[in-house]
Amino acid sequence: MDRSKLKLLLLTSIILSLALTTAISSDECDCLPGDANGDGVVDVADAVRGICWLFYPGFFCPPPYPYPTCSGDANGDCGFNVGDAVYIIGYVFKDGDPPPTCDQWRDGGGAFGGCGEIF
Ligand SMILES: [Ca+2]
Ligand SMILES: [Ca+2]
Repeated sequence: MDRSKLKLLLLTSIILSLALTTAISSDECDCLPGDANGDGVVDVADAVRGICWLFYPGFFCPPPYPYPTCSGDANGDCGFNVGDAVYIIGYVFKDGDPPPTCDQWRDGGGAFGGCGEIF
């Protein structure tokens, strides 16, 4: 391998390791509580996905994405169960309270106590 290729390889590895370190250490809160299907919106499809996973977990009913608990936890009680689907239905059809923001879910705020690390 000649010197220029070696330099390019070294530079590429440095850039990749910096990018990876930045991504891992980022404090950005990127979970949308209640968005069980990970499409960026909390709607009835998330309630359906949650119910599907709770009762028929498997290939056709995968867990909330990308975070199995935070992404499914619409009511901010740090767990994922049927109550979250009910909460979403109330939010969508009955003008109920919205799910917590990511920061509220993680750190607490408003009516939410905070669940700590996103999982
Ligand atoms: Ca969604
Ligand atoms: Ca919940």
